[in-house]
Amino acid sequence: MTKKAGQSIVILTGSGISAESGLPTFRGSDGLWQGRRVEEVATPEAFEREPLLVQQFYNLRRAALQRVEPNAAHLALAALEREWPGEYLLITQNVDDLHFRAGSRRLLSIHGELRRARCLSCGADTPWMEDLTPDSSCPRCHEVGKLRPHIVWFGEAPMHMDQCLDALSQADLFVAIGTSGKVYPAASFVDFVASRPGTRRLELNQEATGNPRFNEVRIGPATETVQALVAELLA
Ligand code: BV8
Repeated sequence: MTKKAGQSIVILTGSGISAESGLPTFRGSDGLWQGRRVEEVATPEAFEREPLLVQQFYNLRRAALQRVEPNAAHLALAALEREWPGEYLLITQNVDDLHFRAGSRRLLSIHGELRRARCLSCGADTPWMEDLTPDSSCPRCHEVGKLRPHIVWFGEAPMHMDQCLDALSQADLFVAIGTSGKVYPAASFVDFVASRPGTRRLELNQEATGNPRFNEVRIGPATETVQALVAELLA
């Protein structure tokens, strides 16, 4: 597929696209944080049981964002969004802000964002850069100690699913970048696209997931494979 108007592209990214910016992936660090499985920390039950530990998990990751930059893969996707003549949507599982800082705007963060907080009292989610503590007050309703990370935990419904499924139902090209395809429902997006004949499903990964629904796999670091793909598409 080269630069043809009318062709629709949907991209799905996972933590592998941010690895070369210095942010650890989930399973690369064998999915542990301080000896705990991420799946156990990133849950509403964990927040209920040990709020300070869960806040700390996100405070450390939010603070780390100030020390990292978008990499060439993030920047190449932002260029593709600007130059592509057809429909384009970037869906990310990542909660870092690197796609946004690279310039991506047609972007859906389906698992939430580290740099936003959600108020359990008024429900508003607002930009939040520093640590969340029991003394933090909601910028909207000013309630104290009612803020949680604006993150989708395991067992919670991902965000923007209607928009995702609508875009996936019209995609001619679906590209999964830097994701192990272990977390649902994002892992099933490729199946959804594959259910329509004639679609192209491309996996860019450091190591292949072996998912047969992809009809093309390119192995390598995202900074290389994404730049090469974008150059091909915009040729
Ligand atoms: C839902 C925010 C229903 C948190 C995240 C059994 C029990 C309970 C639940 C389930 C279950 N079975 C299935 C489920 C559902 C569950 C799930 O899928 N669990 C998994 C573990 C089996 N899913 C959910 O709970 C979802 N919600 O189902 O809700 C519902 C519906 C309606 C109403 C109510 C409820 C919610 C899932 C979202 C969880 N939150 N993130 C946080 O970040 O702290 S998920 C989190 O983990 C990330 O966001 C990301 O999505 C995922 C990690 O995956 P990847 O991004 O793929 O990262 P990973 O490390 O795995 O892979 C990195 C890849 O990059 C590798 O392939 C590697 O090779 C590659 N790579 C590395 N370096 C590079 C590279 N590639 C290229 N270049 C490089 N340099």
